[in-house]
Order: sequence, then C-alpha cells, then structure tokens
Amino acid sequence: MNQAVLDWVHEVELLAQPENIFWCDGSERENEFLIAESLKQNVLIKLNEKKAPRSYLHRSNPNDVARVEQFTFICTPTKAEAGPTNNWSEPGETYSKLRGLLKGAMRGRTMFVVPYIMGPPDSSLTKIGFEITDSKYVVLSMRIMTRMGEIAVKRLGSDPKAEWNRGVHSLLDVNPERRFICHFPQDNTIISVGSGYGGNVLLSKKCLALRIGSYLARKQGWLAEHMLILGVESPAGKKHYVAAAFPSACGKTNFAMLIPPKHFAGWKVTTVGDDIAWMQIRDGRLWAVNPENGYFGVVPGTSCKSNPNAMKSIERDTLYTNVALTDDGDVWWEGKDGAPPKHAIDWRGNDWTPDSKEKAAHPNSRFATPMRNNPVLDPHVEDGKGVPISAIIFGGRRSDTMPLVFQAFDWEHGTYIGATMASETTAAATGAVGKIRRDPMAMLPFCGYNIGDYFRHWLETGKRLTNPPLIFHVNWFRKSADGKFLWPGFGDNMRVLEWIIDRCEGRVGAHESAIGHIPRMQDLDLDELTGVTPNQMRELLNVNAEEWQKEILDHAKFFESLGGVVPPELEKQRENLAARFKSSTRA
Ligand code: OXD
Ligand code: MN
Repeated sequence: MNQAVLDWVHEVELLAQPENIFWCDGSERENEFLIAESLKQNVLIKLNEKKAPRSYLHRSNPNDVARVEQFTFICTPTKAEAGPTNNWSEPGETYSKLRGLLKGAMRGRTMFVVPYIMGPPDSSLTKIGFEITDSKYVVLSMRIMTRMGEIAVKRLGSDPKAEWNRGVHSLLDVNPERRFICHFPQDNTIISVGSGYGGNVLLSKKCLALRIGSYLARKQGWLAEHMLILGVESPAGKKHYVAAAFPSACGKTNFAMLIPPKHFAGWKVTTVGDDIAWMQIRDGRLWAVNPENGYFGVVPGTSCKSNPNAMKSIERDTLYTNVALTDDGDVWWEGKDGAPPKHAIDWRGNDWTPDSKEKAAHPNSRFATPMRNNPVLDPHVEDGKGVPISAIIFGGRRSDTMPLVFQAFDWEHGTYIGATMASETTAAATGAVGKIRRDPMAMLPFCGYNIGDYFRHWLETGKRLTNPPLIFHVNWFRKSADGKFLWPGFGDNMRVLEWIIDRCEGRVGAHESAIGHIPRMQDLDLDELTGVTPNQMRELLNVNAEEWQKEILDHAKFFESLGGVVPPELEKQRENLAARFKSSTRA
C-alpha cells in the first residue's frame, strides 16, 4: 500500500477514532458480508428475490433526500478562484471546522477505506480516489458506481507523489445544521459530513468526477462535463457518438438509453454513459470516456413506456433509495407501469394507499445499478481512448422560447448557447421546483472553479480542435398556450437525433434563423409520428421574436450577475444575437 495513503488513513483514524478499520477489496465475499451486516442493522431491506433478484431498499433520513447546493463549498485560497457561482469558504478555517466536527465522530463505528478508480482501467484520463466513510450504504453504492477495490491500489503503486483524491465522509448525526460538502481542489481533497444521500456522499461522482475533475481538467487541458454519451448507428452501419448536457432530472438517462420508434427500424442507440463525460483532444477531435461504472438514476417516472432499457437494467442487482415497498416485497414508485398497489409502505416507512396525499416514492428517489445490466451498453465503453464525439447537445426544461432543436453556427456560438442555457428546477436539489434558472452547460452546481475561467477553457479548447463536434440545443419540454407538452419525447427524440447526425454528415437542410440553424418541417423525419399536428410542429420549431427579446435581456442580466468574469467573446456573441434579430425584423 502506498505510504501516502497509509499516513492519511492513520491521520483520519486518530481524528475520528473509529472502533475498527475495514479496508475494502471489492470482492464478492466482502460484498456479501456487508449486505448481511446491513440487513441486520436495518440499513437495507431485502426485496423479494423472485421479483427483484439481489436487490435492496434503503431509506434515507427524511431530512436528507437530495443534493444540498447551499451547503456545498469550493475551498480555494481566494474567493475569486471559486468564482461567482460557487459558495466559497477559506481552506484553513474550513479544515479546522471540519476537524472539529470529525473529532471522535466514528466512535463505536467502523471506518471503511474504499479505493476506487474513475474511468476505464486502461485510460490515460482515469483517476484514482480513496473514500473513507462510516456508512455501509456508501460502500455498497461505491461498489456499483465505481471500479472499486484492488484495481485502484494496484494502479496507484508506491510512488509517494502519485495523483490521487482523498475523500472523507462521515454521517455524523445526519443533522442539516452539520451538513457540509467541501472541496479543496488544490489539495485534491473532499470532506463531506452530515449527509447520507448519494450525490453528497458518493464522493466519486459529483465531487470528484465533476467538481475536482473540472478543476483538474482545466489545469491538464481536458474537459470534465455533466454529459451523457450515446452511440447512434444507422441501418447502413455508420456510427456516431454524441455527448449531451442536461441539468439534473431532465432525462439524461432516458436519452442515453433511447429506443428508436418502429419507423426507425435498423437504427441502434447504445449507452456509453448517462451522467458524466471526460473528454480529451486527440487528432484534433474530442474523445470521451464515461468515468463511472453504474447509473444513479431518478426512479419516479421510469417505466416500460419511458425507458424500457432502464427497467431491464434495474430488474436485478439494484440498490434502491427512498422508493415504496409493496406487501409482496417488491418496489413501487409513481409512474411505474400497471396499477398502483392497494397498500404499500412509503419512502418514510409509513403505510400508504392510493388515497394517501403523500407520494409513495420520494420525487428524487434513486436507483444505483451496474452499467453492465444495461441491454444497450455500448461495446466501446471500456475503451481507454474513449469514443470520438461528433456532436454536443445542450438542453433544458423550457415551457417556452426554446425550439425543439437548433444548431450553433460554430464552436464559439455553441459555447455561448451552453453558457446561457437555462432550465426549470427539479427535485434533484433541495429548493423550489419549477423555477427557471441559468445553468451553464448544466454545470452550475458542479463547476469546481471560476465559471468565467470555465467559459474561457471551453473557448480555448475549441481553438485546439481541428475537427470539433457540432453543437446543438434541444428542448423536449416546450408547452402549448394551454400548458400541454407539444412534443411526445422519449423514443420520438430519435427524429431530432437523426437530424443532428445528418447535419454532422452534411446531408440535410435547415433554415438559418437568428438563433442558429433550425430544421424546416421537411428536414425532419416525421413519418408515423402520432399526436403532433402540423400546427404544433410549427409551434415547436418557432422562434418567437418577443420571447427572444426577453431571453436576450435575461442572458445580459445573467452575465452581469457574474460580475465581470465572462470572456468578451461571449459578450460579443450576445450582441451579435441581438443584432441578428434586429436585421431579421427589418428584412
Ligand atoms: C445526479 C444529479 O444525481 O445531477 O446525477 O443530481
Ligand atoms: Mn447528474
């Protein structure tokens, strides 16, 4: 074992004073032991072996059900390094505060040491992490979500200067007043206390792969993004990969596992990743790997209609959090296929019937499932060099303004589209749901440094790409004046994906609008599309000048709110956008 790791574990042990230390090796035997212990201690409930083989339910503390952005901190030496979109706190003071909280925090508990890697075993992008935790639920989840155990210890070797991430997690007393998720990018260190909820405590995911990851990516010249990665193969056998950034709970997992409608017989969509993309430049192109090993998806709304591949993935080997338990030991949630059970135990552990006012499953209830369960897992998911990205897609939940799809004029314009994207908020983070917020590249809660420098890094990356991906924006969520969704979404998103791929191949037309290239009706394959009238289609593709005047003003306000960090190129993009509207209304 690397001496630097041993020294650090010893230091945390002296501080937290656990009853014993458990070094995880990632073996099957270890997993069985930890599950048995978790069942004894009511950390897990075993589900019906016939209905949900090797699957378990965990209930979190009801005060701890989502990521807590208000208690998430970037602790850089100066506030300017964390930038205007992050909560900042001074590293020295924060370390002392956290040391105070961790002092004796593991008394009477076991301290687990979880070695893991993020990324395919033979990738140059792959990172090593060690997470110390006093939660068995965290260990069992990390085993699904990362490549965990010996593999990380071997990869690290004995070099005392090797790069690895230090993660310390303690549940403490799961009290929101003592809940802090702190990142120290300069030290490659994360300390998370007071929570047991996935996004706050699986330190591999949002904390390392995105917040610390984005910081390292800028320093080392690559990109760490909140993006799914999918492969799409035409009936002729031509394959493209696309990466797409949508904010949390906007359908990334569904899009990554899309099943094309009957009309698209012969087309195949495969999943490389559903949440995070690490991308590097090779031969002037962007190549992406998925650093994760499993999916941590939102459960409610998942069904054979919305996502049959996810349903197959979570049939077995799945760790559920905060869904309902049926009387026959199966799981249930709002939006699952079939009739609701007549009786169930809700996510808080209370009796529930269809007449109950409360939801049976928490809106942010989750599954953690190995990616190998996915029937459409892409065959190149383990490729160390990654997959070449033909298109990048940005998107959000917007009831108005944003058409179904449009294409940026170039990389710089695409960076502007990403930088100004917005979405209605969801249950993935605590706070109001359904409010519009600007969420640049879907990275607002995940960018580990100054967002202005992040925009600059995007612009610089574009300059290094001789064969850059084309950039698009999609909106599956536009509504009619009477508040109904205009687009069916799900499998029918294949129609938009096909246009995107055809644009990459240069074989389909578009109308050049003020906001970018937009497909005309005849450019989209709408055959056998049911439930969308030609008028609705026109509405979906419409660029409403009045709505866009408001939108552009809001972009200006957003940039202003960032306090002067936005690169001038992006300010110029906004002026150009406004000018294009002026000239198109004159024309
Ligand atoms: C997630 C999130 O859990 O984005 O993936 O919140
Ligand atoms: Mn996410």
